[in-house]
Amino acid sequence: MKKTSIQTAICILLLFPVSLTEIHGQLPLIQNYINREPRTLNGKWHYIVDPYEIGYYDYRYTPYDQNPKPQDRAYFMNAKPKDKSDRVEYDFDKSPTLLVPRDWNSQQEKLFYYEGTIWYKHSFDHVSKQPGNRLFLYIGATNYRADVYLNGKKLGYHKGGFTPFNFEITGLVKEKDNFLIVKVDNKRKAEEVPTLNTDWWNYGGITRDVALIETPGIFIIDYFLQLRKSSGDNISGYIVLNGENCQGKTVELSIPELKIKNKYITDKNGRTQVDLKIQNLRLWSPQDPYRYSIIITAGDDQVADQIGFRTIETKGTDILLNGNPVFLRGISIHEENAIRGGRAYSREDAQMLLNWAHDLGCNFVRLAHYPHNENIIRLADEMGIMVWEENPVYWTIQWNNPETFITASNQLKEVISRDKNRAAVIIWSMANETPVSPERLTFLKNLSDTARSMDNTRLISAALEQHSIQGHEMKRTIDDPFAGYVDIISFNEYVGWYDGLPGKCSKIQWEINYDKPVIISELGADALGGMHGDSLTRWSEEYQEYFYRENLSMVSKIPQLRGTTPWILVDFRSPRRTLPDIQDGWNRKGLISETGNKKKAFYTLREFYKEIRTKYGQD
Ligand code: GCB
Repeated sequence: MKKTSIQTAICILLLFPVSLTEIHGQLPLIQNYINREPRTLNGKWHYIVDPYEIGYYDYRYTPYDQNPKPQDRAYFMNAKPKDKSDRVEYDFDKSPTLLVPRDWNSQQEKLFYYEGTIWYKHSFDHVSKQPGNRLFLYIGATNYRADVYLNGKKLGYHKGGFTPFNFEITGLVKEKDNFLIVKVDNKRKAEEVPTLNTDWWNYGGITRDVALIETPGIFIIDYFLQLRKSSGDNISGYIVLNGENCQGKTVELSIPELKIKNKYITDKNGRTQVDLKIQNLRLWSPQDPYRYSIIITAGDDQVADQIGFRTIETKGTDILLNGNPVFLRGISIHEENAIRGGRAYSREDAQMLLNWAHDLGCNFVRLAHYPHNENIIRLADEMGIMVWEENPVYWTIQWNNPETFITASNQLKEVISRDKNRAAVIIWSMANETPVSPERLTFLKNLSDTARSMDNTRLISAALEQHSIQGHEMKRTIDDPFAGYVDIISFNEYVGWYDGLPGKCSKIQWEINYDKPVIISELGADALGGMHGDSLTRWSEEYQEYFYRENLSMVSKIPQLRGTTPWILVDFRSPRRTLPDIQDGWNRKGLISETGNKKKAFYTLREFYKEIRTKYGQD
């Protein structure tokens, strides 16, 4: 059979999963950069707004960085006039500053709606801790495409607004006056992931931390330590070194509390398998989010981490956490601090969001619709809140475009790579509300194969759509071949909001013919905080409350129901939502308003979760 171009591209990708990122000039991701004494480059960076990209293209529209001798006109050269007659038409040092990390839209009123290129510049000095050490630049996230230049030399580029990337910069850094220039472009494009159309704000900028990481010549670039699937006592995984001649090196894994100090020898790829049998492990759970201190040592390099161990699996229609059935009392969250305005990025932002989720009675959060920052994942790990992470394959992307697949699978690989040691993460979600077609099935199937090949310890899902059974408007089902490939059937439904009035819920019957657990990944209705009316007045808190009562009672009748993540914790900005005096650019489906006030439905859901706790005997 003749292979389509996408099938061929996918085969290549599955065969060479790591080499992909090298196309962009990057290394595989450095695991746990936070615990490597990173030197932060956060702070004020000078910026130039460049809607025509004149700092990138010459007047024939050829990128300057494709020229071996780029002209001074290229912004990444950070040129200064050489004498009084010299003409240089930009000056970073006289340009204003933006904070990094943070989106640009919420920092400057004139950038609120801006979609396009902004150039960032940051200068730094650097004295190496020790001769022979290596140096890396780590960038937590930039939305959407970043082209990165150091001292006038291109390091590479990265696409995808929500995942980290790093470049080796050993030998490129001077002791004084280095200039790092990042061109960030958040233009939406049909072939990208996500694509042109979303229901959230397209915040641009360097939205997460930027840091330098110094390591010895050979260092621990990656490790994966979790319980083997279905085993409560078998820690398994791998440790990988990077550097010249990594074969035959000794790696020590120590877990002091368990009196473990094991030595391993690396293979020709600098890699070693880990396989430990341990009796009476204290397992991570929402009731006891216990994490063990672990220390990995290889030659002069050492990295410490805190890792929780737990199992997550399905059995028939049950989700089992450490072998016990669990109901996922969840809520969906966007990565936004509505009160301050802008993308959430800090530990404080994460604290605000997760404290609200905790107050709601949640043991689970769906971090929609893209990978959120590492602070919230680490805090969830500490607080004992289970996490659904999501790839930004949203609505209608170009299923037939091999480049689009590469972009989607890169983002998935990057988030799995970053968070694979966090016990809190229990579900990798492939996509949200994507229309059924053969091309889309191939695409999603290949994404889920990628996820499983990197990490078989977690569950795979996707937020699917529900349908009426033909000729029976009130009978609803999941009619989607991808449901056959996931571990959990999750779907979004808006009966009572986009689909009739809340009273319709009592008439709906669900026929879900899979022997798998079900999560309602979205249900929700808009309410303007503080607006009151009767339960049929659109936009009122009473309508939203009524909607929740009717919906929760309806979905409770689905026999396989094992979790809910209603839409959504807090009102969030969306350019699709224009109704004056009600929406004003906000999606109002939050249970909490953009000013932090809890709406009536917050308490309805909290009551429901209280009942679930009693029913499941959960704390
Ligand atoms: C959905 C989408 C979500 C939207 C939501 C809404 O189905 O998954 O991104 O924001 O509906 O409010 O319409």
